[in-house]
Amino acid sequence: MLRTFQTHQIRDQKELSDSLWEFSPCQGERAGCWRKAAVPGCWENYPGFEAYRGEGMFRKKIHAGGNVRLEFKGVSHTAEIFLDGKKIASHYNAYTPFDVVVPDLEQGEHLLEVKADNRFGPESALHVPNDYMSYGGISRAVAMETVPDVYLQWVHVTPRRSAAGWQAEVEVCLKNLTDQEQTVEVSASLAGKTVRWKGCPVAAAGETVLKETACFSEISQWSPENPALYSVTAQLLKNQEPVDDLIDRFGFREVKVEGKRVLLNGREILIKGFCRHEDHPQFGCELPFSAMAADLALMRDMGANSVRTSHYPNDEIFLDLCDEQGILVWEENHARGLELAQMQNPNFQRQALDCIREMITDHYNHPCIYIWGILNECASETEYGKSCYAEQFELIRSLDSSRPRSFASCRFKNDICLGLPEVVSYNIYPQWYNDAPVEEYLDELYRWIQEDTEGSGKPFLVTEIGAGGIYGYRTPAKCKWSEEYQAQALQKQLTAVLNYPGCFGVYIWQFCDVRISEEWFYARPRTMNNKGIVDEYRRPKLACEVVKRIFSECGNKV
Ligand code: ADA
Repeated sequence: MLRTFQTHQIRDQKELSDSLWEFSPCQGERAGCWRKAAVPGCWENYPGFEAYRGEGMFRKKIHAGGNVRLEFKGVSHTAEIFLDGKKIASHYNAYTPFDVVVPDLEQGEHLLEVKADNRFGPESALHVPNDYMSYGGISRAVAMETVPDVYLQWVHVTPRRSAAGWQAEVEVCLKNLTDQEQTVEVSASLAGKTVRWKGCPVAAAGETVLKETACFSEISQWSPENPALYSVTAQLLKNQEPVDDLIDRFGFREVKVEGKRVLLNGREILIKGFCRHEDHPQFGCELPFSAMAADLALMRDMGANSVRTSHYPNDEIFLDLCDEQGILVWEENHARGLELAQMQNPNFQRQALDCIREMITDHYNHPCIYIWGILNECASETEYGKSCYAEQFELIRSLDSSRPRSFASCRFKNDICLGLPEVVSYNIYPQWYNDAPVEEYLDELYRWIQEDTEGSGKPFLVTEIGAGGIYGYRTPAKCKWSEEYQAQALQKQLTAVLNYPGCFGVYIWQFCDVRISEEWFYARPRTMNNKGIVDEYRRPKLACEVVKRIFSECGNKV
């Protein structure tokens, strides 16, 4: 499944996933032994490959011809793509999409091969042994399309709200595959209006972005209570006939920071959210549609109105579901807990910037995304770290000026980056990693931010609180790792944070228990992160009822 709705009516598009490919590992005794394997999928789910770290080759015969565009929504974590034995693309990072166009391919049968690599090493600055699992495989959908010589690459819609009503800025990106300048005609239809561009030159082998603003009167605003979605259909015309199209969805909604408040369509928001990894014992990081929908249903049932896609951009199908159900999303680029030395890896900044670029270009239109995050718990207490944060925030601003930005800090009073984003966010663990009373802990931090930092006067959000609880471990001693302890800690943490006047919400760490890299075994019983409110099979722990009660009791500003 590519998306929850159809993205083309004219362009010929075929899904190559949701089918069996052939797979063989590239290392070890089984190299060259081909077996059938479901794509998308993680090889950790194939018998005998549960802990395989290495390269794996996937292959499939395709029937294609013309300008063939292949889009990979996610290959974990490093990909090399071959067509008829010739390398045509490579990409790093499991969690962002990439595409390649093979111009003028001879019509007929061709061999498509995808080599995935999930090994750790210096080339990989973001996928490192960590408190979540870096799986291997083609972990998200694959599409094959035929495109004309000049084709539509993306369409972005930016809704803007003013006293006079709603406007939307429409941008359409065109790509020219030929080595001659081409002149084209383009239209974009949205919410009953059509914008047209005539005689637009697109440079030889280049790209052009067209921009126009339209005004709207009778529209429905997107909000959590009324997640009204609109389609935008871009068309490329030749002799007035459409030869290519791109359909996406957007919502009329505005996110604004005003003093210490974050406003959605002028109304203050209160975040009651979960951090969620894409992880499931049966599927690895490749959750099928029904499993994603079930996760959202569980979170909503507990009273949540928001999800943080910790710690990477998510499968777009999940964002589609959030758009449709009015769930607010904090989406972030890929990084967790990288110390200064790891940020100094010569590949780090480029890989993190690429991740931002791909995330925003692809997910721009989702109304559910109300904020962009970067670099969870990285070295924001260092000058070098600060320069990386600054450059990444600047890139976000250049790609999207409509959403606020933030990062989740754990550097307590040593953070020097709070002046950079619009929203100040902290991961705090009183009652787990320390025994301080939650309110005192929060108060000390909040006062320091207000009195001594450039974060003063900005909205403040708790991006993680939580405690470990092993499913089924119950004891009257209520000791750490028991379900009782976890429930009690959550009760104290949520009550204090949600009643703290300076704070506009909380994300619980975390929705479900997840598998981790084995290197982290010493700090994580079962080689799992056990801070889920439900376990890895989504069975509720005692904390579930606590979360549900507190989330439903606390004000429903949004
Ligand atoms: C950090 C981190 C999470 C997770 C959590 C924990 O705050 O951001 O990814 O590792 O700690 O479980 O300790």
